[in-house]
Order: sequence, then structure tokens, then C-alpha cells
Amino acid sequence: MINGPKRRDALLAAAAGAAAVAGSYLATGWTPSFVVRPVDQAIVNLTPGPVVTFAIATFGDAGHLIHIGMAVAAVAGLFGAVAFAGLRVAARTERRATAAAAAGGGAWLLAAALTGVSIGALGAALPAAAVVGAGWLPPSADGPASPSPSNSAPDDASDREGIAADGSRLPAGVDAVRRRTLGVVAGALGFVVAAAGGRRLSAAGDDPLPDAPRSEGAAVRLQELDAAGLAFESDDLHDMVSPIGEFYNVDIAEFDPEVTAAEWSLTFTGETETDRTVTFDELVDRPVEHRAITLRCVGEDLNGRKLDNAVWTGTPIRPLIESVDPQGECDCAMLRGEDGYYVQFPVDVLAEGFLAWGMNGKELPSGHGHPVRVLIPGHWGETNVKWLSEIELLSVEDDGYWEERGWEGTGEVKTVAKLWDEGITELGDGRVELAGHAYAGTRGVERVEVSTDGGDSWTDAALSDGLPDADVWRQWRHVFEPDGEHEVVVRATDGTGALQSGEESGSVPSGASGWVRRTVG
Ligand SMILES: Nc1nc2c(c(=O)[nH]1)N[C@H]1C(S)=C(S)[C@@H](COP(=O)(O)O)O[C@H]1N2
Ligand SMILES: [Mo]
Repeated sequence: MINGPKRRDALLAAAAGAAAVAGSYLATGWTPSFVVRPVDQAIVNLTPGPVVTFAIATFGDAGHLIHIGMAVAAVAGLFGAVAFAGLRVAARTERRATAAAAAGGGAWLLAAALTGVSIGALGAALPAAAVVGAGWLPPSADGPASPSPSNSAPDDASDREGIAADGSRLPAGVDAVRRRTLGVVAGALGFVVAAAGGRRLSAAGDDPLPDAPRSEGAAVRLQELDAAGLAFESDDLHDMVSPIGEFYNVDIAEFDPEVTAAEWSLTFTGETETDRTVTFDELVDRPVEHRAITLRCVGEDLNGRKLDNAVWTGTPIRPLIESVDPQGECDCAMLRGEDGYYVQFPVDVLAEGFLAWGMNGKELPSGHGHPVRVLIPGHWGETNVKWLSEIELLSVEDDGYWEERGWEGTGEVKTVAKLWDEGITELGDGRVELAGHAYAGTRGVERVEVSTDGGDSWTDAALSDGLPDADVWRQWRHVFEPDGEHEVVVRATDGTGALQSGEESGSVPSGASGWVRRTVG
């Protein structure tokens, strides 16, 4: 199947294409400089609206994987075509160096054209050149045109004879040629796997906060949260703080903007007495706090996983807003991020907010808005703009990104108690631990009740200690001894004494409601 120079070249070229994409990913990560991004963006932009709506309704979050998969395949194909052209050119000159240079040079040009970044393009070019250089053999290596190996044939294209699948005799060296090609292809695939894995490991944000006292301040808060928490038997359930790599993520764009602290600034525009631009150095010079703040996405299902808590390091927004003296009629503001995201809500809600540059004692990771994001206590996740660049004070209300798409997700969060799979743990002595988190925004969680008989009777769950933070979830835990199958129901009561609404609704447009029910036992 890989006999013949053309087929062998096609296989090598495909491997080189895959290696080029992997190399680009290794060099740049999931950033705008990754060669797949412009093609993925084009697919997203060119897909007609009804198809997008159908895909979201049918595939949900998997829709992202589908268009990313298409983009990766298309870009690998483009690099493969370039490598193939390089191999065919070299077939005429019979020189390995020509093959490697043509494939590598072509890949570099293609990568630079796609991303506009010439140094980063080497990440794609070098692996492509390496695969083609290692796998290239003179056309004569395939025989039968050459009865004896030509002088440029590599050592392992020996004169041993092989037997083809159909039993016929193959020309000298074909087995060795095949082995070499497959070896190079396997090596390229190994590189693809290693690049993907290596990047994943390094992606977990672990840059410490810029100066030591601040890291220590955050560490102290993390310990306080830990001390306030319940010890769950479940190993897989987060405690009071979600680790950075496991904190949920919602982005309108597939690729995080790359903004350095030195480049970053926040500008107040629109209906202000004075416009103002704040740089990163000015921001971190302001009074620093370490706050526990929980985020929940309005788009998640009732028992969904888009609810997490972290300790954020930053500074209150109120003094900055007061310094520009907003004048607009609507007392509302449009916040904008570097990725093109925007959301609008009242200035007095914004004034309660926090500008964060640290998360769990580390620099804010790129996926969560590096270098600076907004955190708005008690409101749905969409108000917490990442990669924040502008706060425009408006004179009339206007829709944000999600509101334009039918959501009403800028208001206060609904009360919820979760019971995820990881929260149901057999203790080995016949008892079962039911455990999870409950959240009610700034109203706070006062009580969590558990029913093991479908809602006929209720028992109070144990709760983690209350914390001074205005907007933080609580853990709950209840152990019981099942006797056959039980319908477990959980519900929370907020700090105003209001019981979580049992009326069931989906997440559109303003967040799911109802009580989480699970069959246990
Ligand atoms: N710039 C920007 N900010 C954003 C978003 C976005 O896509 N771009 N998504 C919003 C939504 S819908 C949610 S729920 C939260 C999620 O924050 P996280 O990804 O840090 O968990 O960020 C909000 N802020
Ligand atoms: Mo969200």
C-alpha cells in the first residue's frame, strides 16, 4: 500500500502536515499565533446562522470540537500539500536537503501567511522539514527502475528481497523502504502526541503573583477557606476552592487573546466628566485585597458544572469609577474585552466590582482573562469580563453580546444546591455520603436540606463555615444508609430566608431553576 514513490510521498507529507500543526501548537499554545486559529475563525464566520443554531441545539459543547476538528484537519492538509510539493520537487533533484528545505520553507511561508508571525511560524516549519528530511528517499529506492541501489540510496535500503502481501516478489530494498517510511510516520505521530500532552501540562497557570507579600496574602486566604471547609470523603469533589486547571471556562472565541501586563490598559470612555486610562502598574499599586468569589454561568443546566470558586487578588473598582464621575442618563456601562466580548449593566452594580490580576495565589491565567478581569459579586458569570480593556459609560441602555442572542443573564444569580456524580460516595460500611456545593450570590447560603424520599421529608445537611466574603458558595454534606433505591432531592435556602425555587425551567433566558433530583442506591 505504500509502494511507489508517490504513495510514499503522500504518506510522509500527511505525517509532516500533522507534525507542523503539532509543532505550531507546542510553540504557541492555544493563542492567536496557532496556525489553526485563522482557519477555525473562517469556519465560524462562514457557517450560516441556522447551521450554528442547529449545531448548538444538536451537539451542545461538542459543537466546538466539531469545528475545531474540521479546522485542524484542513490546516494539516494544507501543510501536507506543501510538504508533498516539496517532496515531488526533490524527487527530480534526488537530494534530501532539497526535500527538507522545500517542505520546511513552504511550511514557514504558509504558517507566516496564516498567522502573520514569522518567528512563531518556525514552530510549524521545523517539524515539517524534519519529517520530510528523515523520511526522504531517492525515487530509485523503490525499484524496479533501478536494479541496484543508486549511490545516493541510504544504508538501510539494502538489497534484501521482500514478499508482497499477494505473495509476489518485491524488488530489492522495498521492505526496508517501507519500514523506514513507517518509522518516520510513527515518529511524527509520536511527536504530535507529545506536543499535545506537553502543552497541556505547561498550560496549568503556575506563575506566581508579581511580588512575594501578595502571594503570601493569597496563600493565607486559601488556608482560611480550607479551614472553613468540610472534609469530603469524595476524592474527586472540589473543596472550598476550585483548582485553576479545573475552574470552568466560557469563551465566545476559541482562542484567548494574548495581552501582556505591559501592553494592558483600561480606558473609561463615554459619558464621563474626565476620560481616564489606567495602566497595569497603576492598578497593582492600588489597595490590594484577596477575595473569595464564586462564578456561575447562566447557560448551565440546573445540575451543570459551570459553578466554581477561587480566591482572587485585585482591587475594588468603585474609586476608579468615582474618579471619572459618570454623567450618563441610564447610569449604565458597557464593558469590553480584548476578544470582542461586551456586556452592559448598571453602574451601581459595577461599583461593587473588583478588578483581579491574581487567581489562587498565581497570576491570572490566560483562559481566565490575563492580565485583568472584572468580578461582579452575585451576578451571573457573563458580567465578569475577561481581558478587560474598556468601560464605556452610556447615556442609553444597550444589549451586550449574550443579550443580543436572547439571554437575560446580567442580573443576580438564582439559588442552587448541586449534587454532582462525584458527590455521591459509598463509604464501604453500607452508608453513602451525599455532598456538594450551594450558591446564592450575595444573599449567601443559610441552609441546605436533603430528602432521601423524593421530597416527602427533609433533613438539614452539615454546612462549611460562613465566610466574610460577600459572594462565596458553601459546601454541604449529608451521610445516610440507603435501603434499596432512593430519590434524593436537595434544596438551599438563601440568607434572606427564601427557599430555592422548585419550579422547573431551563437555562434560557435567565438561568435554570428547580431542585436537583438523583436516584441513589
Ligand atoms: N472577554 C470575555 N469575558 C467573558 C466571557 C467571554 O467570552 N469573553 N464569557 C463570560 C461568561 S458567559 C462567563 S460564565 C464567565 C466565565 O468565566 P471563566 O471562563 O473564567 O470561568 O466569563 C464571562 N466573561
Ligand atoms: Mo456564562
